[in-house]
Amino acid sequence: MTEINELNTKELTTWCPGCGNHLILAALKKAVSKMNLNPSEVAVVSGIGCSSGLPHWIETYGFHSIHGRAVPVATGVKLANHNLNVFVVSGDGDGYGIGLNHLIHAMRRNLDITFLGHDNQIYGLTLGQTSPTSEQGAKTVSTPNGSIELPINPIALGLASGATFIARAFAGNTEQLADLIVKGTQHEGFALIDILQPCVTLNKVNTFEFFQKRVYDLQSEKHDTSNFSAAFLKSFEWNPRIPTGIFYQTKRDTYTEDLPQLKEKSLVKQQQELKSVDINSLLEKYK
Ligand SMILES: Cc1ncc(C[n+]2csc(CCOP(=O)(O)OP(=O)(O)O)c2C)c(N)n1
Ligand SMILES: [Mg+2]
Repeated sequence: MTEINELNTKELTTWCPGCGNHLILAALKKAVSKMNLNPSEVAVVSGIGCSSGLPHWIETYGFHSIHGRAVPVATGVKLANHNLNVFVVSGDGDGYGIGLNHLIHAMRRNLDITFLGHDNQIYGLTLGQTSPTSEQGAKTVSTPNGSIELPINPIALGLASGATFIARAFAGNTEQLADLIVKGTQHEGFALIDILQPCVTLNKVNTFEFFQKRVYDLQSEKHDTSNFSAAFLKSFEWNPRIPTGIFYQTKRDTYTEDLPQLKEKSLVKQQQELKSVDINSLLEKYK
């Protein structure tokens, strides 16, 4: 079994004490260890934000990319070597705002990756602006009189866009989160895991206590994860009870499965063989 401490890096995180991101990192390490994945079989790709610093603090392959572009980079990684377990780490601003179009297209393609949406309902790194998942009425530095916009609903969006594994977790319940990460990784297809992640410094409404009072586990109630309509209805439940767990799971061909170029072996393996092919005569032709 991969030991959790093998996944520790020497660097200290830059997150605030008490931030939900510490728990998500711990759950991810736990999940990788539970699945007994060698660190070289895992790639963690992030965008920009407090949450997106995460690849620095897990000893796997990592790519800290640019704002909103974690999904395209992860797509490239997965297409180059589809044997890797690819995780995207993205904040609510990064993934559900500036990078939202990429997320939607990856979901409709059923790209076989696991998306961890660190959803603190605020722009953390830039010190507290309203984000796409901030609640209507949220008072922040950018909406001092309260946000007038409806928030994005990541679960309903995932369902509408064709993701094949859709779940919500609460950072305060690391056991459940680690279990969902394992299930999402083992699922063949796009796994969207929206993670309620309290920002203890900038979001004084959606706190650990706020979620602790409201969250419940769909799997402890009679929720049928194969029922799309039931999942859609559940995705709109928020107050006073917030559902967590798997909303919906289904089977559909993945993007890499359907690409004939990748049927035999991964592109990196093909690339190694190509090294011995002389392309000079081909280049001559186009001179
Ligand atoms: C193209 C571009 N636009 C804006 C920014 C400024 N910026 C950096 S992080 C961020 C939002 C971070 O919020 P979120 O994705 O929710 O992550 P969190 O910090 O909350 O984890 C913004 C707007 C940027 N770095 N690049
Ligand atoms: Mg955020």
